[in-house]
Amino acid sequence: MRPGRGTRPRTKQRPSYDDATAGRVVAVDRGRYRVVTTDGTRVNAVKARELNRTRTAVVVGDEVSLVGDISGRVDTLARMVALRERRTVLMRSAEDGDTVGVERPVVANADQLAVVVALTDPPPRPRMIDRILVAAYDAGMDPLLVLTKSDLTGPEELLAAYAALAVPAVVVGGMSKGPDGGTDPGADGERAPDLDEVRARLQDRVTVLVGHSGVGKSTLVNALVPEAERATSHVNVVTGRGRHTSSSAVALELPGGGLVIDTPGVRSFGLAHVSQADLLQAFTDLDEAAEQCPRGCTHAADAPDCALDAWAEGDPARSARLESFRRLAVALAATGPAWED
Ligand SMILES: Nc1nc2c(ncn2[C@@H]2O[C@H](COP(=O)(O)OP(=O)(O)O)[C@@H](O)[C@H]2O)c(=O)[nH]1
Ligand SMILES: [Mg+2]
Ligand SMILES: [Zn+2]
Repeated sequence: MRPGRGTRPRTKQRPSYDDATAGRVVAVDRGRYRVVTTDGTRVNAVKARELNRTRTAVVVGDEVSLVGDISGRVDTLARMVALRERRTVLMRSAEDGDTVGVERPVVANADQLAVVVALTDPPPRPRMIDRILVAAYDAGMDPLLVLTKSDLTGPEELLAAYAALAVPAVVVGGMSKGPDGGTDPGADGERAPDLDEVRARLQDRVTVLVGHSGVGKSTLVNALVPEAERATSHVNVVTGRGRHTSSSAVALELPGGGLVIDTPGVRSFGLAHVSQADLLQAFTDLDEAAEQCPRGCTHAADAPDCALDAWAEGDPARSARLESFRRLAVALAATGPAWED
């Protein structure tokens, strides 16, 4: 686990414990937090009263300060007294119940978001991919496409749809889960999957994997992190209270350096907290051109006198980029379960 810059906790709250130990939250389960300290010790922790009072959600990837028993021995609990400022935060808005629009953090401090998409089974859902990309842009994370199950069908069509966005993509396949839930790299003399490219993309980065259930996130994590199997089949989290299926994310250290964060499958991705202006900001070239737009321009394909049309005219690369932006803007505006196409 890489320590944060400097050793003094930079907290939103006043640091009240000079002797606190820094660590990173790697799993959360019903009020219990699994924290890896800077020296690599795995510690179970609970929120101290002062942190509870702020009602701040602590999520996987958060950098925290611990006091109390940080030995990591069975049946010990440390207290989490402070939360360091986040560099990035992946947010999701609730989409149902009386919490519609209420945003909550999902993962903190990731710098790369990998949208994991199965080329088939389940079939790709372009609108969901677009919405997750919007969330990545909004959070200031570098997007990456990870296309799985290439042994079942080819990636060409999907790659073409994202070419204009210049989102890097890696293709993996030929992985399957053995009967014990472990990763079985190909049966009966099949070639072992080539993970070099995806490894290179994840190396030394903090990457959160997001995608529909069944696309192969956990299988990929198990292949990348050999020791992960016990901990990740169906995102099982080992806490002080034993092993549970967690509804939250889990962070695992990559053998070559870096962290990969597996998340439970998402069926929808609430973006109520993201505006079109937020999205446009991620497209710096378009954002600049849009300064010439009439007041209140929606920048949509049918917007009168949108300066983006003039900007793109006669330039295939710009046109493709504008089309991609508009497609993401449409995906962003889509609400409700309709996008679960
Ligand atoms: N054919 C094929 N199946 C895969 C591949 N990767 C994963 N699977 C299968 O897809 C199913 C879902 O995988 P899982 O990792 O649990 O998906 P998750 O819900 O995204 O974590 C399992 O039955 C895997 O064996 C692959 O590359 N090729
Ligand atoms: Mg999974
Ligand atoms: Zn415009």
